[in-house]
Amino acid sequence: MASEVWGERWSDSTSDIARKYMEVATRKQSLVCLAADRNTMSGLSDLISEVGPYIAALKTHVDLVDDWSPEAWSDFCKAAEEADLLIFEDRKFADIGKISRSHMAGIYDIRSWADLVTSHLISGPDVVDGLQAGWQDVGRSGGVLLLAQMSSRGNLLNPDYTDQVVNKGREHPGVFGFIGNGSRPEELSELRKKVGSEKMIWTPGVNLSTGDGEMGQRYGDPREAVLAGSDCIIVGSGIHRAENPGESAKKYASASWNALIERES
Ligand code: 5BU
Repeated sequence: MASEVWGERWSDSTSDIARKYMEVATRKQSLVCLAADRNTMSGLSDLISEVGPYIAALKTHVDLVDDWSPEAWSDFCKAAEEADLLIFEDRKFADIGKISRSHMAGIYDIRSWADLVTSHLISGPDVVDGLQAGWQDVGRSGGVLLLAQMSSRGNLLNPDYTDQVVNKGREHPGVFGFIGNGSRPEELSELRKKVGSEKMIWTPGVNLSTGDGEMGQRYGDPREAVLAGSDCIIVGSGIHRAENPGESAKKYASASWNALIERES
C-alpha cells in the first residue's frame, strides 16, 4: 500500500495529485516517468503500448510532434489514461500570470489533458496562479512542478535561485513539487533538505549509463537519484532509444522501486 511504502512523503503530502502519483507508482512498482520524446503520433502510441505497464507517468513535449492533430492527441491521452498514467507536459512556462493562463489554452489546450506541467519561477509567483486558473477554466485540477534545478551543464539556476524557488514554492498549494537535477546526487540531497518532506522532487538527467549526454545533458544513476531524495526519475532516451523499450523500462522501474524501498526502510 502506498501509505506504507512512501513514509513521510505520503503522510505529509497535502496534494491529491501527489497521492494519486504515489498510488500509481506503488501499483506498478515503478517511479519512472517516461520522457516520450518522439516526433510522430505513431511513434508515441507504440511507446505507450510497449512501456505503459512499467511506468507511472508520461512526460510530453506536445509541440515537437510533426503530425500532431487534436484527434490523434486525444486518442493518445486516452491510451495513457487506460495505461494508468499521469500525463505531464514539460512546457516550462515562464511568462506573466495572465499569459500563462492563456498558454494553457490555445491550439494544444494543455489544461484539458495535462495533470502536471513544468514552470520556471523567473517571472514571479503569479505564474503558478495563472496555470491553476487555466485548469479551473475547464473544471479540472493539476499540479505545477517548478524548476528548482536543471540537469544541463552550465545552467543558470544557482543555489541562491534554487533557494528562492523552493521558499516560494513550498508555501503554494498549486505547486506539486520541484524539478531537481538527477545527474548530481549531492545537489539533489541539498535540494531535498530545503524542500522538506511535503512536496515531490522529480528528476530528469537519469540514465543507467551515467556521464555526459548529447548537447550538454548530464546523466546520473537512477538508484542514487532516488536515495538522494528523488520521488520520480524522468527517463527519455534510456528507454525510447533502447533496442527493446519495454525491457529497458522494466530495468528502470525495478532500480527506482528497489531504491525507494531501501530509502524508506
Ligand atoms: P533524456 O533523453 O533522458 O536526456 O531526456 C530528458 C528529458 O527531460 C527531455 O524531455 C528534457 O526536455 C527533459 N528535461 C531535462 O532533460 N532536464 C531538465 O532540467 C528538465 C527537463 Br527541467
